[in-house]
Amino acid sequence: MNKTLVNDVNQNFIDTHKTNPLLIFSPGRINIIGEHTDYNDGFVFPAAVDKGIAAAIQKSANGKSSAHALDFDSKTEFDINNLAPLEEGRWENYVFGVVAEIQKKGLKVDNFNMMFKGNIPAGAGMSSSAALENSVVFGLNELFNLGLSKHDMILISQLAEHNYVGVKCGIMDQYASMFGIKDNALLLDCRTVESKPYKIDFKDHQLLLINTNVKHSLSDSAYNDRRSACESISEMLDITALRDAVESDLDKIKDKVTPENFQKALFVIQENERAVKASKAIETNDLQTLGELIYGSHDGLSNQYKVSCDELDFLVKHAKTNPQVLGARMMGGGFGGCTINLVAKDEAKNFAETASKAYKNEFNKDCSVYFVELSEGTHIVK
Ligand code: GAF
Repeated sequence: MNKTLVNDVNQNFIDTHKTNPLLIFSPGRINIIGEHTDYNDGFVFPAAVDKGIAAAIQKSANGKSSAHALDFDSKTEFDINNLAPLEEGRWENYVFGVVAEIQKKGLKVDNFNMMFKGNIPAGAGMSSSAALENSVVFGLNELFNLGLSKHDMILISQLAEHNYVGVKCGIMDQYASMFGIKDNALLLDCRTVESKPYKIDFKDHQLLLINTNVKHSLSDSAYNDRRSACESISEMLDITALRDAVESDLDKIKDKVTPENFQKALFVIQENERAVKASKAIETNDLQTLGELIYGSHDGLSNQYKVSCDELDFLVKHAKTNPQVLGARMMGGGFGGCTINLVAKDEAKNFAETASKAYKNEFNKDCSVYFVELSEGTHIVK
């Protein structure tokens, strides 16, 4: 959690609304491995981090509701009983969507004011959107005694994303942001929505993120297309989700699907296996194997699932030239955002510098390096 960020939001709220707000910190996440497996009922391995969204929220006494995104100095007043989604890409949809999904459950939300500010750039693939959704649902649950469990809350956040933002996401991001545990990653079974924590201490190695600072357009529609391809293949195989398939099952549908979609299904099955293998490698501190699985994940995401881009591929290729980097891959939905790297602690600074230089040289733009700590999930800040 970042105290300065929270203090800043608190002070802004008091200055504007002349009352003390409830303060919430809702983290973003990393994902060690298990990409595009969540909406296939599979395994993922995320962790909440010390970067995220600080939100201030309080009941409103003037019969109006408002939300203010301090990062973009953008403010909106709205009628809580008339919340239609705005056009794609608007930040308001995350807030409106959560309120609307709470109401759909028959729960009553009164007028409120909220302000928020974050320290993860949108598009970094670190789930600033889930962090924002979770901060809203968590705050409203407290303010209006809605009686929602954390599981209820993440499902509401996910529905807000489906119905108001337009991304048919899985549950990984909302789960990791809500349930994060300090110094732990969570092996999450996305079918049961239960996780097992793994204490992460790689001794003389660490995780390091490099943000390409790009987000290519069409990423949302490409995401939804892949989800529906997976669902239609599951239907053909007569299974609930690709989590239930093994590689040889795909022989049955080889002639019925395009070679591209065949590869996508194969990727999901293999990535799911990699996530489980990675948890075993972490248990035995077998970092060589973990690194190989991470490189394998990138290969599949780039060549089979086709959700990478030149910038991400370049950073992973560069990582491979450094023997002190055990694994590197794109993280999150893809088409931009960060790579996650497993690197020797002694080498981290040098690797970050050489990768940054090489990136600048290749693309004539800057990447950003993040050292993150694994942190607790969405919580009230006292
Ligand atoms: C995005 C989605 F929101 C997640 O649900 C997940 O599918 C991820 O992409 C890919 O693993 O972050």
